[in-house]
Amino acid sequence: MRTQPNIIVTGTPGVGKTTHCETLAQNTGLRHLSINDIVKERGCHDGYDEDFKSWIVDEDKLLDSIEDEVKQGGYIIDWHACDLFPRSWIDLVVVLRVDSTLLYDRLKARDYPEAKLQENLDSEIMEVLLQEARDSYDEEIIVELTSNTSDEMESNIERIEMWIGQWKKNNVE
Ligand code: DAT
Repeated sequence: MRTQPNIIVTGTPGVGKTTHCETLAQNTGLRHLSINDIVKERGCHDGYDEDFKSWIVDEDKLLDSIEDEVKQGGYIIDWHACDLFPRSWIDLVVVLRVDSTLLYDRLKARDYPEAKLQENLDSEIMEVLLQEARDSYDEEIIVELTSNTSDEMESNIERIEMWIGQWKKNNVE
């Protein structure tokens, strides 16, 4: 039994996952688990895709590597996919969304190769990550939040903090 919840913050790259997770971790004491960093630091990959400028993730190795930590609870998992994590690990799935014009600017500022930029824009427009969440988890634990502005980010964070408080009331107290 977990005494702290596990939350996935997912969404297309550039949507604001890292920014949300860092603030949430600071405010709540839950730990920010950047899958990107873990893949790199713990070598959970089959090499680097030069064209796409991203690691080719070895999902089995990744899950083995984080299982003991995550099962204890209290993690905010930051990754642009959610279907790989066992349902039993996860208490809330936050899918962040952003307008495509804003996303274009954010990804352009990161110097993404054109093909990667276009694929991510298409993914956001086609709601790929939202659908992936819906295909992988119960509707009751999925929340879709927009991340266009700082004000929206603030209210998202407030809302997730309230949810964490409620989870603790329901499951621990
Ligand atoms: P991700 O981790 O999903 O790739 P990020 O947190 O690194 O995204 O954010 C990408 C950029 O966009 C970064 O410069 C911060 C900015 N940003 C993110 N969410 C925002 C929001 N709600 N309002 C304004 N800027 C935001």
